[in-house]
Amino acid sequence: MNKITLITGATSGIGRSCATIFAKNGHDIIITGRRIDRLEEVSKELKSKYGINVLPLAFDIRNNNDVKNAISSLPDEWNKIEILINNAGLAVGLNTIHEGEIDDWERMIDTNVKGLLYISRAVLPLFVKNKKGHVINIGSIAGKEVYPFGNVYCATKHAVDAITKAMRTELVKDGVKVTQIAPGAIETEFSIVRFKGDKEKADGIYKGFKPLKPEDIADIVYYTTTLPSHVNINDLIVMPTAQASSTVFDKKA
Ligand code: NDP
Ligand code: 8X3
Repeated sequence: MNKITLITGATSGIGRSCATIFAKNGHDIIITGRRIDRLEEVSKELKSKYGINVLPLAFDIRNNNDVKNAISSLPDEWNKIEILINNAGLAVGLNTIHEGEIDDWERMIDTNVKGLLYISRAVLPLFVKNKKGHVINIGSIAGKEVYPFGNVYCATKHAVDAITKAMRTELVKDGVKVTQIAPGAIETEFSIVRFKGDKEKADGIYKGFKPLKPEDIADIVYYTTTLPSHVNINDLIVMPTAQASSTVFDKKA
């Protein structure tokens, strides 16, 4: 069955893989991100491969006015969103708090916490009105544990963990499902962003073990949406087999 699915951060990584698997399974998708050229590329590819409809919406999720305008001006045929995948997010920098960059903190808090709240505030009323819907929040192992130098990123993902639980308690009476997927290390553009374009440092993160691929997470996200209406997956921690916790890896030289 075609369920209109909105995926934030679909220009790369997990979001892009989610766009692919939902399209492959016949869903019409709304894809968001800031890089309009990437949105257009993904849109063109998925429409021609899978014959579904794609609505690309370019906005910065940190800007509440842009988020509100994008959702409130959806054409009627796109207004019946049934699945919201809150995926857009990032880590910037890896530093102690006492030496941290304030601007990095603002970017993480504004994107991972406030951005997720802005889009949820705009879309969830549709779910409540229709008495159905499924929100999937992409958390992280960093929302379950804290690791040295991860401080503010970990705090934002702990916030996603708390927001997910809060959503579930509030939406249970409206028949809306709320799921969190909390992954360990996945090879995407995540580390390039964290290290501000330093590809060598970013590549170093994934050396010596097999990280998750974004498709691994997208498959699981999709699976959670295929369950019968009375079954919900609340929370899943998904790790590479070679990663036991935020800091314990089996890395070969
Ligand atoms: P990528 O960097 O590959 O993708 C991040 C996506 O988020 C991009 O599409 C980007 O789009 C979007 N995004 C970032 N900032 C904004 C913004 N201000 N406005 C709109 N969109 C934005 O990383 P991942 O796929 O790895 O990350 C996806 C999610 O998974 C994040 O929430 C991350 O915290 C989480 N995660 C990642 C893990 C990993 O190891 N990779 C592990 C656990 C969780 P654009 O730049 O076009 O705006
Ligand atoms: C991304 C995984 O371990 O770098 O959320 O925080 S980690």
